[in-house]
Formats: sequence, structure tokens, C-alpha cells
Amino acid sequence: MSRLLVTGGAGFIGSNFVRHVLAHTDHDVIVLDKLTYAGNRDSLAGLPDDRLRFVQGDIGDEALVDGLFEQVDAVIHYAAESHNDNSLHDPRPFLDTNIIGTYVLLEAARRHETRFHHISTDEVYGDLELEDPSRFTESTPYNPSSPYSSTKASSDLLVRAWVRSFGIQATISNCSNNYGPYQHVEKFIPRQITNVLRGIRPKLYGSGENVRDWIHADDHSSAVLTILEKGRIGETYLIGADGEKNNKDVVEMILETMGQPRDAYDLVTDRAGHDLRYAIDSQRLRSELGWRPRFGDFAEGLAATIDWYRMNEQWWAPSKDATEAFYAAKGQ
Ligand code: NAD
Ligand code: TDX
Repeated sequence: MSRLLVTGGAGFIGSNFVRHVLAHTDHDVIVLDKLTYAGNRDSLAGLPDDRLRFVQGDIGDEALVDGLFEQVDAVIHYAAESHNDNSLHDPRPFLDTNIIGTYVLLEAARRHETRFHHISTDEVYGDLELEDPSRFTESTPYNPSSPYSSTKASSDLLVRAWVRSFGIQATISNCSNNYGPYQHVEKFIPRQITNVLRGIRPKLYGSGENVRDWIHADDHSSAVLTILEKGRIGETYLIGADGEKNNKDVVEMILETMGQPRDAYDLVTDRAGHDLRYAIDSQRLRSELGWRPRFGDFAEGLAATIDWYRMNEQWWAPSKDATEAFYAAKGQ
């Protein structure tokens, strides 16, 4: 492998992967990104021009995609509409990008016989009860809840079908909730950090009991690179770092780390269909491919993330007002 095409490389996790690849390998990278409201060219600032090319465009554009597949050895597919709350408000772009967009890429992978890695989410498995000791594994049945997660489940099934029916060289990974720098302020952790920085009280949906399994975006990137290099074609790998926490605990940690009283948050209208708990068993990735997460300490990773938002207001400030207006209209 020498040149990679990264779709969605101007988003939160895609840009992290681009930085990771440029820092830890000799590969060159082409980013294909539409620059929706969620994409930000500044997330790739400062990276070497001679190893990174940026192409603004839609993964649903067959001619553009075809020309790019001709130039690369492997494709890592991050591009998606990624926010559950948006999918409850306006599902259409989720179907267009997550399902049809993925289909266009799969057809190109088939024509060009290109190695393809599909990035997906643990949300395809639905949710677990709070007291249930079990975790998701690669054989957990699909049971998505939201328009977002059902389109991601659809895209995973397309990838599996293209492997079985057409023999494309693809792998899939399903990761738990990511945190770290460059995450859009619509998402839970950056929303609360930037609220505190703006003097707004953090907003917890419902009772705040819902559990998410947090992983640092750098650990997600190292796992994807491992799968790209060593994964078995046709396989699915779950990526997680044993980071289960309920939302209330996370908000309290943010408030405490930022020098505020631990109870200085508001409970607001719950998300419709709100998944209770996600939890990943990443044993296959660890035992078969030898991957390990590096960020063992969530409190430390969270403190570094808070510092990043404190120091990089110019990156997030342009999105903050519109994001809060969207939530305010829904009582959130
Ligand atoms: P993000 O919303 O921050 O970034 C998505 C990127 O895709 C943006 O840069 C956007 O401009 C681009 N994009 C959207 N539609 C496009 C299109 N039609 N053509 C080209 N580019 C387009 O999302 P993220 O949080 O970085 O998530 C990236 C991927 O990882 C998604 O596939 C998501 O489902 C998956 N994932 C995310 C998480 C998480 O916690 N955020 C966890 C597991 C899996
Ligand atoms: O203001 C908030 N208050 C709140 O309590 C927001 C924005 C969220 N929440 C809750 C909802 C969830 O229980 O926090 C939790 C995390 O919410 P999100 O950041 O919206 O993430 P989630 O819905 O869990 O989905 C994320 O992880 C899986 C990503 O957005 C997806 O792209 C990924 O697939």
C-alpha cells in the first residue's frame, strides 16, 4: 500500500486518521470530503502538502469517485452523516450519504479491485439494558434504533453483500463512542465543554443514566490501521477500549475538571428512542491482530480534550451559535 483515499477526512475521526497515517507510516493520502456543516478544512491544517491532497466532493459522485479510485491502493471510508439528533430531524441526507454514497464506493471498489475498509459504529447492534453484564460482539444481531444507526447498519450489510457476491477485498470495523480534539460541538462531550467555556450550563438528556463506551479517537485510528494492515478480508472487527461511563458521570467530570460545581448542569428533554447502553467486547481485534488501546485513563484524555477546546476557540466558535439554536428549538 502506498496511497490511501480517506473519505470524510475533514471530519472528526477521519482527520484524526489522516494525521495518524502521516505520522506513523510512509503512505500518502488523498482526502475526499464534501465539507458539509460537519467538515472543516482547518482540521487538516499544517499537514505536509507533498503527502496530502484534498479533494472537495461528494462520495455519491460516480465519475469523481471512479477517477480517484484509479489513483489509490486502498480506501478507508469515514464519510457519513454522523449525528443521531440530526437524523431524527431530517433523515434524508443520512440515506443519501450513508447508504447510496457507500453503494457508489463499493461499485468503484468492485471495478478497480481496490482494498476497502468500511468505518461503522456499535449503534448497529441497538442497545443493552443498564444492568445487563453482556457486551456487543461480532456475532450480536443487528437491531438499530435511529435513522442514523439504521443507515449505518444498511451500509454494513451492503459491504458484506459485495464481499460475498462480488468478492471485493473489504473489511468492516464497528467502534464505540469517540472523544478527543476536532469533534463537532453538536456532540455530547464538546457540547458540554464549550457550554462551560461560554458560561452555559451543560445539558443532559433525560435522567443522564444512559451509558456510552468511550474511546479516544487516536486509539480508533491505530485500530483501523492495524485492521488495514493485518485484518482478514470479509471480517468485521469491533473496536473498543473498555470505557463505559454514564452521561451524568461524564458531565460531572467535565464540570469538576473545569473548576465548576459538579451539579451545575440542567436535565433537558430526552432524545426520542434514546439508546440506553452501548458496550463493546474487542477481544477479536486484540487476540487476532494484537491491537491495544493507548489511552487507558479517561480522566487524563478528557482533561487534554478540555485543554484543546480552551486553546482552539477559533476552530469551534463559528459552529457554536447555530448548534445551540438547533438544540434550543427542541428544548434541549
Ligand atoms: P463527522 O460528522 O465529524 O465527519 C463526517 C465527515 O464526512 C465530514 O467531514 C463531512 O463533510 C463528510 N461528508 C459527509 N457527507 C459526505 C459526502 N456525501 N461526501 C463526502 N464527504 C461527506 O463524523 P465522525 O464523528 O468523524 O464519524 C466518521 C465516521 O465514523 C462515520 O462513518 C461514523 O458513522 C463513524 N463512527 C463515529 C463514531 C463517533 O463516536 N463519532 C463512532 C463510531 C463510528
Ligand atoms: O447535549 C447532549 N446531551 C446528552 O445527554 C448531547 C448532544 C448528547 N447527550 C447524550 C446522548 C447520548 O446518550 O450523550 C450521549 C452521547 O451523545 P452523542 O455525542 O450524540 O453520541 P451518540 O448518539 O452516542 O453517537 C455517537 O457514537 C456513535 C456518534 O455521534 C455516532 O456517530 C457514533 O456512531
